[in-house]
Amino acid sequence: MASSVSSVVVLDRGNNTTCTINLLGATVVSWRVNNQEQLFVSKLAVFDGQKSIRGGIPLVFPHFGPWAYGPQHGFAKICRWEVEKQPEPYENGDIEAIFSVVDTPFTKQMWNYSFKLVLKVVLREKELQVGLNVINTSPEPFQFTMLFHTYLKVPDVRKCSISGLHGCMFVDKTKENSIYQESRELVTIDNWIDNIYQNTLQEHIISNVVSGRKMKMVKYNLPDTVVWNPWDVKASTMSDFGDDEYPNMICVEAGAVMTPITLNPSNTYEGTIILQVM
Ligand code: TA6
Repeated sequence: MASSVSSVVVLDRGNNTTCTINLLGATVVSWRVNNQEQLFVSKLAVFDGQKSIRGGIPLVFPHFGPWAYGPQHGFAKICRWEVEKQPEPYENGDIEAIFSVVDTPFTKQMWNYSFKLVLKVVLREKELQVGLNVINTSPEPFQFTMLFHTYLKVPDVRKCSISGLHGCMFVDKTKENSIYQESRELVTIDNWIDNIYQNTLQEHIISNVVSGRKMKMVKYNLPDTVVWNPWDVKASTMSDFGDDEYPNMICVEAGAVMTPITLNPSNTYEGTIILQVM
């Protein structure tokens, strides 16, 4: 579906704290705290709707991973979303905006269900809250998996660590999907990593993000966490990712991916992440 979706919505809280959402996939493409960008977007990212934006917080729905019926990670991140509520300040200065998308012939040719997705973004002084409501508007139940494919910007991924994974079982996609148990209190990265951790702690602390600070990620109704860095080998296979960019990003992705969610007609499933600069 070719579309010139270049529209963006900017939430501006003042003090150079802003958040920018591209209506292509309702993708958060920038989150600046006191003018410091916290998210990674590849210098080669494309915005033509042919593929998802390589960076920020792409939304994975209705399927995480390779999909026989459509693009990997589903279609939500390549649909044009609408603005349901323009940026509006709360009394305390926090800014909220709401975006939505519903089924179309484009989505139904891949996944023959009616649905509505509602994305709420709240920009606080040092926090960004992103919540996705999945509403089943079909007459029958459907199953899905969902995930926030969050690309964090880091000075050097080799200096980062991720907490909250110790003891969790994980699928290692770099080793033919073999299953292991995480023995490390803090996961560090020194090569290609693509792990799907199951039933992780609700809170992750990622060290050495922008300005050497820490990032806290709190997740709600999202039991699993994917950790991904393509390293040089995989980076060179992606046309929308610079060969030299892998040291400056880490994907820590909160989702419900190991066990599909079954949603009955008229019901809603809400998954939310809160990112906090520490
Ligand atoms: O979330 C990790 C992952 O599933 C990796 O295997 C890699 O494929 C990455 O997503 C990016 O996928 P994409 O389809 O956006 O290129």
